[in-house]
Amino acid sequence: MFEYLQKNLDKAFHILKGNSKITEINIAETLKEIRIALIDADVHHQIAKEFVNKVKEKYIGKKVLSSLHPSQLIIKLMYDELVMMMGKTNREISFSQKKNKPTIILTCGLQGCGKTSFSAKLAFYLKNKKYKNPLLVAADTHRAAAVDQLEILAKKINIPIFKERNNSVDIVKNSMLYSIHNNLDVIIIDTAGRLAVDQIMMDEIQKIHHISNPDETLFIVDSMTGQDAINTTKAFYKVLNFDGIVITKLDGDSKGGVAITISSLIGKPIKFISNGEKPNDIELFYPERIANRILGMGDIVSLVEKVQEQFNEEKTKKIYNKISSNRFDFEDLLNQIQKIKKIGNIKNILSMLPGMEILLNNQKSKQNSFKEIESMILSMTIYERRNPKLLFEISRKKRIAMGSGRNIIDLDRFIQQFEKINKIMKNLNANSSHQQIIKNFLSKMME
Ligand SMILES: Nc1nc2c(ncn2[C@@H]2O[C@H](COP(=O)(O)OP(=O)(O)OP(=O)(O)O)[C@@H](O)[C@H]2O)c(=O)[nH]1
Ligand SMILES: [Mg+2]
Repeated sequence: MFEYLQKNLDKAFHILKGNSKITEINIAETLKEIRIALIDADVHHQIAKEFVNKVKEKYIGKKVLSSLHPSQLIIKLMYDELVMMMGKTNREISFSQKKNKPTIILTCGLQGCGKTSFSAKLAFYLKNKKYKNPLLVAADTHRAAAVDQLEILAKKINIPIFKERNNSVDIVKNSMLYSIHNNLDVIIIDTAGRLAVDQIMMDEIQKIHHISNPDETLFIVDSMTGQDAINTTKAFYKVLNFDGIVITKLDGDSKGGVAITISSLIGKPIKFISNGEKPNDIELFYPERIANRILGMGDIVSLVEKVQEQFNEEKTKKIYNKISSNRFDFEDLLNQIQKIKKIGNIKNILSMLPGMEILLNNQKSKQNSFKEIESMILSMTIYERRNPKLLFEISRKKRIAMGSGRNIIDLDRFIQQFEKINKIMKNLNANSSHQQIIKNFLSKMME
């Protein structure tokens, strides 16, 4: 799913990743590549243009304040825009709130878009995940084999089916009575496909809609049909006010553009996506998860969010002021370690802070080494933490080592490490602004 777009976007980000010196020119080049990648993935060119413009505006607004690497910032901004465009959050299916009235779900869409398969998948999903008792209703009377197809699928997943020789409107009417008599609480109506939005078929679906008064009308769209899918959805929406969209065949060669843009263009949420032919190839649509998949960099997005949370500009400035005036102490180190621990075990995370990797040299387990150091600092008095020089006194060392369950050798090694870190940070600080230092270290994560 979305591999095609993912690959092209990755190429676009590479322009920035490879450049230690980021210029306005390579930012512009990256944004252009992003636009091309979106258009290539079936996103309408006007939407792709607007999308990139929004990212660019926000980038310009944020870059001065940000201590992030430009490619990380752009990925994060793109992520936010994608989520927004895809409808922000997942919209649950609406169930009937009335007692003794089953939930009615009506499917509609063009021929071959995947209505029948989706009806079965949805029944399977509702039975297993929502503990419902669904009934599949065979209301496609136009295609000879349609009823058989639904019956075969229903049998496989052990779901009852309602079928009869009748017109589709009466079938639906009768299925409603049947469900009440048989204690079935969800009715999923599989309707006939249409080649295009033609009058006869539209009349029929409107009648079914009227008679069944569905809790949920879902328009099914084949993602492989690209821009056409958007046009037919628009045309269909003029005739039938559906509640949500289902995107199918996202497993094939689909480029994914439909899934990204349809919701904002039609003003209706995507509720499910389908990515295969098996009964459980169905997923609730979560814009955030899809954006993560598209960018292929879920880790970076959450990392950037966490880094922004833990290392905001003001706090970082404070710590660098302390370093430059020789006032970086054990308490500051403890603070930094605790922040890193909050961010988690992400590769190269340590390189965000100058000199921190020294703490980990010759240590078997990163987490343990942090724990050891933390316990040694926590065994110091606040006064000692703020005045590292006091730790030359042997009586203090003995007390701290004992309090932390370590020995004097461990403590001496840690004090040496601390001095080394301090030196490295001071050297870095002498040659560059604190902004630059953080940017450099953050950029290491992208390597
Ligand atoms: N790979 C893949 N195939 C799918 C998916 N959904 C449906 N199909 C296949 O697409 C074909 C058409 O699916 P149907 O469910 O019969 O479509 P329909 O909308 O009911 O078709 P009509 O009733 O003729 O309008 C079938 O061969 C399905 O197996 C999907 O998500 N991925
Ligand atoms: Mg069908």
